[in-house]
Amino acid sequence: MKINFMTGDITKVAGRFDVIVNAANSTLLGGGGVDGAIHKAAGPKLLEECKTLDGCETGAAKITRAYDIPCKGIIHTVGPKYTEDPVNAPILLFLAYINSIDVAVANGYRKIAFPSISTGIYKYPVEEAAQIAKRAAHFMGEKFPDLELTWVLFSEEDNNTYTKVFYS
Ligand code: AR6
Repeated sequence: MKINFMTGDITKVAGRFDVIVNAANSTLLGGGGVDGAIHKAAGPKLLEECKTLDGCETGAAKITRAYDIPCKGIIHTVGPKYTEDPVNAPILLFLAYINSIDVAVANGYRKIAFPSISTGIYKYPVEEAAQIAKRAAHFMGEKFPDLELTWVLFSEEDNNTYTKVFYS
């Protein structure tokens, strides 16, 4: 398994990956943050397809086409709202990563780009979220050794935190 980190806008580098992961909400009907950026870049047909999916539970993942974003698909997952239930947040974030990877692999995709799920509007502390991401990456890497996972972090600071957590 390969794991990489970079700083940037996930919609701008999507062409380097098979799929990008969206940190969505349970309606799957769009929102702010990375979700807003992905819908804007993909164009209105993405929302039309999302409307057919009947939402998504926290920790689950669903795939759509990528439309105007130059990758093969978009995996929409829903991370936990940290302050709503900090006790169950770690397992729900772990499931969001696991299920996103599972859906990607089930569709034949191995090169996956993630944002920092739940650490924006959903307020998950970045270092703790990176610990969960690391555990999920290693867990899935055991099952699928040919995975190539890249975290596209929106700030240099988040990139430093993820890099430190993964390599410590
Ligand atoms: N590329 C990469 N990362 C980004 C981008 C981008 N273009 N834009 C923001 N980020 P958030 P959440 C970072 O809030 O916490 C939406 O309204 C951002 O800086 O996007 O899971 C959904 O509809 C942060 O580090 O997702 C939900 O309602 C990370 O992406 C809710 O927000 C995640 O922040 C989900 O909240």
